[in-house]
Amino acid sequence: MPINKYLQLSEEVKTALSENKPVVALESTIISHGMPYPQNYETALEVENMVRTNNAVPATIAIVNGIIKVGLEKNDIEFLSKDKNILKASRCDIPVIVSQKLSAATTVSATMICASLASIKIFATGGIGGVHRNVNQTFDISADLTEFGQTNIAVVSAGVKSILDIGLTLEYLETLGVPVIGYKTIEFPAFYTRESGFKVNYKLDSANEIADVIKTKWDLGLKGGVLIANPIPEEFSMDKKVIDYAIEKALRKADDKGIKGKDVTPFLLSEIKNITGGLSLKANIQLVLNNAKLASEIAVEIAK
Ligand code: PSU
Ligand code: MN
Repeated sequence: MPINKYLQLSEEVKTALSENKPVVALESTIISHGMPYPQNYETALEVENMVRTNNAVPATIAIVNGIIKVGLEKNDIEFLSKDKNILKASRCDIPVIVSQKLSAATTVSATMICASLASIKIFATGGIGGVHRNVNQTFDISADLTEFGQTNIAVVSAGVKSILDIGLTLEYLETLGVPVIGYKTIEFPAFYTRESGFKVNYKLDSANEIADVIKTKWDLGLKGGVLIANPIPEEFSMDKKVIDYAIEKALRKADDKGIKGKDVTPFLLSEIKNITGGLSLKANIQLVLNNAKLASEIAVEIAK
């Protein structure tokens, strides 16, 4: 199979997949462009542990010297955490990064593609990209969304941040035919907070029922992803006023500095972290762990 030329599965992931054991894909943009060192490194390892504790095998994904790695070694994770020249790969970047033998962290869209090439069914992240607030001027819609319309993988996220237009993001997912399921909630969560003011169409209360939706979608030949919205645990959720203030301030600064394209999201994340004095980072770490747990539970059900 020509795919093998580009893809390298870790032994652990290869064995798990061949034995039809549960595997959870994890992205790496959150490591290289979403959190500072050393929290990014520590979190990446903790998230992998969380998956293992919940009876699944973690497959953190990145492109290292042109090789699409599914399942990383500790030294790869360290490299992605520390190196300042790691690129950020979405769908459009993959062919160049691979053929030029460059190294990149994978966004949600690229991770969905690479995980699906490896036949992984589920992926845990913090938050997905979406429709940006000033979309009518910028046309800035994350490639994560269009990926959901075409690649068969389920993604657990804590909703989307209000750096985005949450309402338009949900509209776009509906257009693309993506089921959005609230886990134990009818509210679509806003990453740092459990509420966004927007509803999901479906609330499901068990990993088993969610796994059933995922299987049914693909059994019916309906291609594309499923989004599982998992709110941040109450005890770690942020004060809405604090986070709204930080987001508004970060958005204004991005605008003043003329930040554009793929730099927008990493810039905003880093600004928000600085403005909240690290509070947002703490919340971010906890919600990723929480998502890894739920994704593992769903992976176990899918593998049954
Ligand atoms: N949103 C977050 N945290 C993140 C990202 C988005 O709350 O770390 C990252 C993800 O990797 C996502 C990417 O796929 O940013 C989206 O980038 P863009 O907006 O440039 O499409
Ligand atoms: Mn964008």
